Amino acid sequence: MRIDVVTIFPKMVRGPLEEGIVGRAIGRGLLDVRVHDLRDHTTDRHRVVDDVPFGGGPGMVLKPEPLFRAVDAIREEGGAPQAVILTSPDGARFSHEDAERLSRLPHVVVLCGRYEGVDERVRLHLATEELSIGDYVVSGGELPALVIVDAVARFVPGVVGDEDSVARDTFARGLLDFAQYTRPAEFRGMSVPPVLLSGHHAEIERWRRREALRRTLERRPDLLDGDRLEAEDRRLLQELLEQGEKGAQ
Ligand code: JEW
Repeated sequence: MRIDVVTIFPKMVRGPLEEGIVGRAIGRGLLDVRVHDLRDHTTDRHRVVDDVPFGGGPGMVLKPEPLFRAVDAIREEGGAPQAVILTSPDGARFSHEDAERLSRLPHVVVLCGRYEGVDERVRLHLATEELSIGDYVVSGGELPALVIVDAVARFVPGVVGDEDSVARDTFARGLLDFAQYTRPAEFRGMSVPPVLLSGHHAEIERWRRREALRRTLERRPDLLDGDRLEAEDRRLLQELLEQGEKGAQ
């Protein structure tokens, strides 16, 4: 899969892409990520990418020409992308499903906004979709672009070493994770739940499922709405709810 990222801060984007799972995927040729400096696509001596808003008001707006020219250059070199994503606080909330869908496309472009935003003609005639990473303010589109690239890359076959773990993550998405422990079994008076040391795999599995349900009930009850639970989970959840009524925890 090829991903082109267009930004005024190429170093901010390149650095994180060199590390970890994404860095390894690029090194192994599973992923081709190219980061473009928007200023390389300006035509004036001062490489200006922004301008004041028509109609007045505070802040600056990203000019349309450099963004259109950057995507033209990408098309000339790498062919037509199947998606041109504009990161934007006004976009649809980026989801697990978006990540999976985008990972099936051979070529995606991500445009990083900055300042107060981008000229509306970019949204209307260049971007094919507009995505936000959530309801909080960040300073520009670079971190959102990195979040999108990372989440998409994980769905590209071979990127995550253990394909089973990708399937498991997808499957278990309805619930939060159970608690994890590693050695030592006792640390500063804090011990590991004995069941995990018991070697009794069926009991460990039941404990973990129960823990996942308990944590989800406590922290993200919204995830338990709807009818996605299996019979065994419903029974465990019912038990947890009854315990809760008796005032445990
Ligand atoms: C995102 C691109 C470009 C935020 C999230 N936040 C914010 C915000 C900005 C400018 C005007 C109004 C609100 C900052 N900003 C961006 C923010 C994407 C830009 C400028 C963004 N996802 N994507 N949560």
